[in-house]
Parts: sequence; structure tokens; C-alpha cells
Amino acid sequence: MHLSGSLSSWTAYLGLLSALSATFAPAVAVKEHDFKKCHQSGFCARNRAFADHALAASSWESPYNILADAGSFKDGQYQGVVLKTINDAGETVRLPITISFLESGTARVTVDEEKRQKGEIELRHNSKARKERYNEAENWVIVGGLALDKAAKVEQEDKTQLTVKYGPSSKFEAVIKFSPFSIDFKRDGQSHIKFNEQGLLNVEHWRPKVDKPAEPEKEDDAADSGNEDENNEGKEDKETKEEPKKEDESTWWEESFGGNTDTKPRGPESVALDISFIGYEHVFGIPSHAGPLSLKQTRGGDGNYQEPYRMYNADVFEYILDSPMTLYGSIPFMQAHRKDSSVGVFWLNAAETWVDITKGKDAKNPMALGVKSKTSTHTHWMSESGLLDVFVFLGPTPKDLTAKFTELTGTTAMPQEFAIGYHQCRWNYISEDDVKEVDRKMDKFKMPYDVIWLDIEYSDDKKYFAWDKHSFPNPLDMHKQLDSRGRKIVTINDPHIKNVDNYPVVQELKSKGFGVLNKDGNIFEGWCWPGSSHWLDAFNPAAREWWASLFNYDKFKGTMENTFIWNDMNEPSVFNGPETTMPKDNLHHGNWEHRDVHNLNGMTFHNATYHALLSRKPGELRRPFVLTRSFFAGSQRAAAMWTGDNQADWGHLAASIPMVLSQGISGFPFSGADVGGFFGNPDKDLLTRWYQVGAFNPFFRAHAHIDARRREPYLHGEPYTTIISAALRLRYSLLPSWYTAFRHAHLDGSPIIKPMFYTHPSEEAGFALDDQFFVGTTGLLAKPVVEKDKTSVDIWIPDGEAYYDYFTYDVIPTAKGKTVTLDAPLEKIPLLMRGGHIFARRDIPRRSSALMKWDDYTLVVAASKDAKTPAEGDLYVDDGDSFDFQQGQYIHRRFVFDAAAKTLSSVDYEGRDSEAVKEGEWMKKMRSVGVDKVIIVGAPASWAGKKTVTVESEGKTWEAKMEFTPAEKGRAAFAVVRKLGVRIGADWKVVF
Ligand code: NBV
Repeated sequence: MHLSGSLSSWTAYLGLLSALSATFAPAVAVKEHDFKKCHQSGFCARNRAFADHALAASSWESPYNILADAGSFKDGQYQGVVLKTINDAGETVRLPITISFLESGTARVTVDEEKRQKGEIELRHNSKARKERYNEAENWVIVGGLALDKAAKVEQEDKTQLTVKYGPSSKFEAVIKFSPFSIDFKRDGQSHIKFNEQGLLNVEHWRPKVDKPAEPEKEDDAADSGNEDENNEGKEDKETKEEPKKEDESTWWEESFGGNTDTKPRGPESVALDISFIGYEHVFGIPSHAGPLSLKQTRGGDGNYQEPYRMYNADVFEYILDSPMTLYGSIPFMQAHRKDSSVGVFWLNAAETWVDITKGKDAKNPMALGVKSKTSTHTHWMSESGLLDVFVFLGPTPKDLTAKFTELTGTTAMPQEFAIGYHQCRWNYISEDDVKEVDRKMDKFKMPYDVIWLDIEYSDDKKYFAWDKHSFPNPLDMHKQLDSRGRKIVTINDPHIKNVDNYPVVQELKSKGFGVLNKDGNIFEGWCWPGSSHWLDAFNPAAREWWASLFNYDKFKGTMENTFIWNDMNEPSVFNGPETTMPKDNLHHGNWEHRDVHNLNGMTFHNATYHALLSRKPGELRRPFVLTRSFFAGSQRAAAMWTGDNQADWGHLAASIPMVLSQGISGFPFSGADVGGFFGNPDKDLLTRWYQVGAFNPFFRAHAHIDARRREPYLHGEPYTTIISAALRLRYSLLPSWYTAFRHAHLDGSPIIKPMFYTHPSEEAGFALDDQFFVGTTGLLAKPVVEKDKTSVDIWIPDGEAYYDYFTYDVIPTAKGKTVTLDAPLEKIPLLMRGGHIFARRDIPRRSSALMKWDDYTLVVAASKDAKTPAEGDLYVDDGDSFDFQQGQYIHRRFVFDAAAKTLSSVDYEGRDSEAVKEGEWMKKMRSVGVDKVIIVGAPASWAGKKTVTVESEGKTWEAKMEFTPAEKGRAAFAVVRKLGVRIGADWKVVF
């Protein structure tokens, strides 16, 4: 093997790191303490202190009141003013408020600040930053669902409150109290969500800096007010009762962390609000965090966190598990769940955000809960800047929440079909020979895969768009060789652009003014993989257009139709920046401070790449595939994500499941974790188990750090090779069902793998479970093994349906709510089929998904326990590459097996008239694709002795052969019908 390419770059990289480490902490040293705790983030400390004060005081009254006479309600929208009283003299600040009731039944509350809105403030340090609170987040995030509900009506209004009825059949109600300001969101007359119930609303209004005589410097001023330490709580209580709380001003005008100083030209400007979920014990969402799906409390106590959940996208190298610490991407969408009810909120703010969570009964007024003796969850949201902008969803089902949330933020893009196959990655495949060798070996070992990935070492000295000529002299030939078996290449293209003279990309970036600026308005320079770098400002439309042009095949030479793109480091990661990212006082297009837009940054970058890939030569229009590390609400429209730099240990394997589930319920289900673990060397058992988990991640990619030993799946000898191959093949045979699950995600935002609370919202015992899940609508229930040396799993059965072992057809002896122990030796993935479902497979193993395109299907029917309940399922298929599906070029079938009527039928899923769709090339070709086999698991015993079935389709009737195998020793009876002779796209019926 040819190693010199990698070694030379690696040596250069080490050299660079040691050079850098003399002056600052490079990425490889990042540890937990390199990221802020709440007490080190001025606004978080201030708002927590504010909360401590308010919650401890015997008679706390929020200083925010709606100005009763200033408001008006028209066409589904209330517009008014909240007055914030800022001192004992009764001086107030005006905060315009808009409460919008949307046709979808979602409500939106937006609070701005008049002075900043009008630009009547002064910025310090001659800053060029905008004066307004950031009000463009919705331009990036929201793509629909904002139409106002004209039918929303004021039910009652007086000097003290306003009640608005809205939503479907006017079931929803918002009771807006004026003094102090609060909102009670009700459904069917019962309170579900309350704003400012605890009085923690806080909008830090603009004030001029008054210079005081210098005080002696205190190192950790903010820590004194942070008070996140439980032991301090009593002390703080005492203080608040004895004297009025004095605000901690130490972080108003300047803040330092890790040697970086934020100049904060606009002073303190945070927004915070308490949001209570009345009678709800579980809250989910706000990814990405490496912790349980059901979010923990954050104010200390047994098993709880001490820190709020943080959302400040960061390159969190070697992240720790079971932690509320921020990771690479954020979706500030939270849903609360209790038996038979789900509600949620979406906090539309892209600045650094923290969320405290506490649970308990309302100590002050238990009757106010509305739901007696039930636990409520109180959340406290704090963002550093921007508008207070919150959407409220009143459910009542988890599916309603994901549907309404994605109505606003968009649904998962229909993926390139190959993208849901298996991806082979490592940092790095070091040369063309290396790539070809891996490709050859995968074939040799009959392991299907679709994509091989090239990490940063493919580039010429980290100058993206240019190949390392020594290691990749003929990239086009390499692409073509892979293309011959339908395979793809993904190259990495990061947002940092190497700052050297001989690099046209950086020269253009500079001359066109497309880089992010520093606080002084000059191009920002920082350090990343290439050394000194500049960053593309993807907030700038012209910069995005230019970026798109760089991907044209004639610009990014050596790429072709089977090249796709990976965006890493887009938080953005800046090695010498505060918390390994950009200074908050940097400036983006429109002179918005980085502080305001930080969590959007990754999304603007992968959006730019998405648009680049839509068309790379005149006349081309194809679905892009972009993988992103950083993301925000809305990223699902353009990218897939992975969970970043995990580790090759069992804990990280286990953590990957709740993390991927959390993405799924938060509108961004195209997600997965690095199979094998990025850092370190997994032992063979761990790697094997990881493939079994990865085969059930919507995004399935193996990846490894440059220092990790080679671990391509064919390298491990028996029995591992066979077992890993089986996991890969299982994924490939089920690709039709995965693709169908993506279709549903695309249509209504539903998750691709689904946690128990989502599929069984009435079964309380399942609410906190996050280690087992259903796949789409297949009824496949998986509980992969994630513990060392474990050879069995306990799986919780959520209902009274029949459950069959996927591989043996054994009937699982169980009952609703029972936990069953399943054998799971290394070669076994615990996978059950729930009765009442039908799913599609393709059973001929092939080398890539592209080669399976015209294969016939197998349909698996898992019969219901009760013959009267039909089994149902669907299959969606399109060309997997173009946008022709938007013109009706797709097949979507609904299958129904009715045991009582002895029929299995296929009809158009949407009841479309097949003649109405003019068949394009792909549809025509699909005419040759049929159903090869039907397997009915749990077939009625009365079929014994039956040898044929009658098939009816397209005006004809014929017979097909059936084999029936009776039940035996716990295994269900099953029947197999072969060579059905029906087209997948046609209506047909089998009569048994
Ligand atoms: O590009 C190198 C790596 C990449 O392999 C990994 O997947 C990313 O998460 N990248 C981070 C930068 C360096 C990490 C140590």
C-alpha cells in the first residue's frame, strides 16, 4: 500500500499543531473545560441568578405588563406592547409584542425591543454592527405555515386579559394576562403550556454604559452570580430575602473566556422566558446532546444535571456522554409528552441558548396546575441576543407535533437513493490506489456498499477544490471506475479557505469580499486545518452563488456526476477562536454580529453546498447529497447529519441510539453515528455490534480517525466478516422500506426510526425507553445489542399484537407491556416483526443499490393476531436521483392482507388514476419490475395443503404456486408464494 501521501500530510499536520500549540489550545486538546459552563457565560449566569431570585422570593412579581390600551387584534394576530418596569421609580421600556395564530393551529409569540428596533441606541467601540435585535432567523428557517388563522377570535377581553380561541374547531385557547404578563395555552379548556408562569421573562433592554470608578478586578465574577452549585442555593435564598437583588453587571460590556475577549458593542441583550408544560413529566428534543431521549432535570439533585442544556454549535472534540453540553448542531424544538397528549415549543433564536429543566408540582399554588397531583415540567430558555420568538404546538399527538413543526421548517429532502445505502469512510483513503483497493475488496468479500469517502487529505495541502496531485493524479479515472458499479465518491469541502498566495479560491474570496469580517470590518483570519484561513460568509447571497459555481464539473476538476459533498467544521470550527469557534463580535453579511447568527452558520453553509450540487453543468438538475456536521432547524431540507467525533467504545455505541432518535423526532431524521467510533480502535465484537446498529441508522456510514487502525469490514476474519456482511445485506435488502420511510418523512416530517412514546403515546412504560425503536411504518421493532459480552436483550412489547422474530418467524410469547428476553448471540440482531404490517424487500444481494434498481420485490406480510385485523403496508419508489417525482413520476403502493377475506391486494397509495400520469423513462422501465415473492408469516392453519393461489391483475387471472409450512415448536406457520407475475406499479390481487 502506498502510504507516503498520508504520512507526509500527517507529519505536516502534526508540525502545524505543535507550532500552533505554542500560542493557543488547538482542537486536539479540547476538553470539557474548554467550553463554557453556565456561570462562565454572562447572560446565562445572569438569567439563572434572576431565576434563583424570583423563585426564592416570597412575593415575586414579574416586571412585565401588557399595556392594555395599546393592543389590537385583527385577522388572527394580536399586536401590542409589553412594558418592562426597570426601576423603583417606575420607569419602563417598551417591548412590542406580536401574537400570531396560524391556520395550522400553531401560535407564535414574538417580542422585540422598540429602542433597538428604531436604532435609537449607541454602539460602543465604533462598531459597525446592526443595532436591531436579529430578526432574520425566520428567513433561513421558516418555509411555510405562516398563514394567519383569520377564524381565530377574541372570546373575551377586558382591562386585565384577552382570551383568543383558535385552531382546529377552536379547540385551542390562549389566555393572555396583562399584569403581570403571562399566557396560558389551553386545549379543550385545559392548560397545557404556560409562558411566564414563574415570572422569569427577561428581556435585557438597551442601556448606555455608565463608566464607574474602576473596581479591583475579580477573576471569575460571573461565577459568583451563576449559582449553579446546589450548595449555594440556600445562601442565595437568604440573600434575596434580606436585600433586593443587585444585578451582576460584570459581564454586561465585555466578557473573556479562554484568552479571548468579546467586546459586546451592544451590551447586555439576552432574552429569557420560562415555559411550563402543565402535567407533563417527559420532555424530548432540543438536539444535539449526548444523553437520554427523555431530557433530564438540570438544577442538580440525584441523577440530574447541574448545568442547563446548551445549544451553541461547537466542534466538541471527544465529547462526553450523558451531558447537557452543546454539540455540533442545534434544533431548539422541544416536545412534552404525557399519556395521550403531546405539546411543544419551538424557540426560534440562533444565538447561544441554554435551557434549564426542572420537574415537580407547583409549590406555590398546586391548584393552578389544572391537572391535580401530576408532575409538571418547567423549562427556562435563555438566549444571548435576538428576538424572543416562540412557536407553540398543542398536539395532541407526537405525529401532530412533527407534522406542524416541519410545516414551518420543512421536511427531509427526498434523498439520493444511494445515500441510504452503506458509506465507507475513513480519514483518509490516502490515494487512488487505496480507494480502488478498498473498492475491490468490498466486492471480493461480497459486501455491498455505495459510497467511498475522501477526507481532507485528498486535497492539495487543504486547499479544497484542488487534488493532491501526488496521491490523486487521475481522480476522474477513479470516479469512472467506481461509477461502473454505480458507486459514488464523497469529498470533504470545509468552509475555511486556506490563506495563501497561490490559491485562486482564496484570492477570489478576498477580492469579492465574500469572507466573514472581524469586528473592525476587515476580513477575519483564523486557524484551521490549512493553517491561516478565511471563512466563506454563506449568509451573503452573492457569496453563495460564487460558492455554487466552484462545484461546476469544469471548475472542481476531477469530479463528475457521482461526486457528492461533505461539509465538516461548519459550526464554524476555528482552532484559535473562543470555544474553538468564531469571535461573537465578528460580522456577517448585513452587519449582523456572529453572536446573533452563530447557530445558523452551519446551515447557511450546507445550504450553499446543496444549491451548488443541484446543478453542476448547464441543463442538469439532480438531488444533491450533502453531509453536514453543524445544523439548525431547517437543515433537514438540504442535508444529512452525523453525530460527530464519537469514540470506539460501548458507551458511545449505546449513546448513538437516543441521539439518532432525538434527531428523528426533531424534524431531522437523516442522521447516523460514525460506525466503529471515530476515535480509537474498536475490538471486533464492538465493531460488529456497531454495524448491526448502523444498519438501523437512517444514515449508515463507517468512519475512523487518521490514527485509528484500518478497519474496513472485510478485515476482521471469521466469524466477523460473515456477521458484518449479514448486517450490510440486511440493510440492502430492506432499502425499499427505508426509502419508503424517507418518503413519509418527506411528506409529513415523521421520524424514520421511531421511539416508543412516538408510536405508542398511550403506554407510559415506554415513554423513557430510548434503546429500541420501530423502523418507519414497517412494524419492524429493533433492539440492537449495545453492551459488551451481552448475548441477550430485554425488549419491551408495547401492545397486544403478535410479534415474530424477523429471522426465524418464531412467535414471541408475550403480552402488552411485558418485557421479553431474546437471545442475541453476536450474529443476531434482535429484530421483531409486529403483526399487522407489510413491508417490501429486495432479496438478491448485489454490490450497490444502483445495481438493485430493476430487481423484483419481495413482500413480507406479518399477519395480525386477530384474523379480522388486516395487515397493511406500503412501498414508495422513484428514480432515486432526479426531481421527476415532483411531477408524479413515482410508484406508491398500498398493500392490504385481509386474512378473513383471504386476499392480498395492491392499490395506488393515494388512489391516483395510473392512466393520469404520463410515464417518463424511469416509469416505463419500471414496467419490467415485479413482485417476485410474497411471504406471509402467521399464515392461517387452514391453508395447509393449499398449493396454488389465484392472481388477478390488469384484466387477467392466473395461478401461482404457494408453499405452506405449518407452525412448529414456537415458530409461526408461514406461506410463500413465488413468481407472482405482477408488476410492482400495477393494481393486483392475490386470492388465497
Ligand atoms: O476532516 C477530518 C475530521 C473528520 O474526519 C471528522 O469526521 C470530523 O468530525 N474532522 C472532524 C476534523 C478533525 C477532527 C479531529
